[in-house]
Amino acid sequence: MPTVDAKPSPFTFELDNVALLVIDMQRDFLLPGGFGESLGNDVSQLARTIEPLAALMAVWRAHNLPIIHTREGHLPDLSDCPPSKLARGGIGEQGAFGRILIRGEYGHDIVDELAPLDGELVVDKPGKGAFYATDLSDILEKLNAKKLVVTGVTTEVCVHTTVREANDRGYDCLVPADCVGSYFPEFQRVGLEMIAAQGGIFGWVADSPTLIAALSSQEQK
Ligand code: C5J
Repeated sequence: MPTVDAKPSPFTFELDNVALLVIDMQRDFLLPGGFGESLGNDVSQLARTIEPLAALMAVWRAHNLPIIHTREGHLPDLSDCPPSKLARGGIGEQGAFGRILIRGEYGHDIVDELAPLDGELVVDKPGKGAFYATDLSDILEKLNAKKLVVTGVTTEVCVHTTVREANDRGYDCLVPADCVGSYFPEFQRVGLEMIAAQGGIFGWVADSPTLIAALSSQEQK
């Protein structure tokens, strides 16, 4: 059983009960010129997650373990976008990479380096959390996943919301700190601290080399 040195305590999982969630590694959040940068954000704070995440995904794939990618976005007619979210601007407007956070647009899709492979699941979500208005619960049940490794962007928004949703549904979540990113270094630091505080109030935090080392010591499935 892989055991990962994590905060606040070692995180253990079995190879047949774990899944990797890759949250919203979309061009519009990560690429220079995209939606995120147009809001005045420093996208390099997110881009630094690509390399460690690609390495983690490679090991995950080598072990034939499930990877589930998510994308935040909306239908072209915006019928799944709450008026409150629309009113804050951006969504559906024309951006450098097509209509912002609209399914099917270039900017809505995942960065090339982390593109899903055939057979990997992609969950399109209208909200910040990956469970809200999606079939993620059913997918995880079919996979028999009880433990989740949650990666992606942004740490304090979609990653946090998803980890909280997962925790409330009975999943144990491990967050590799170098595989999640925030535009704001302070939010990154505090966001990670909040997860593991109070004895792991809603999860565990480690880094990806430690997770990879724990996995690599296991037989491949
Ligand atoms: C945001 C996300 N920040 N994926 N989305 O709007 O975190």
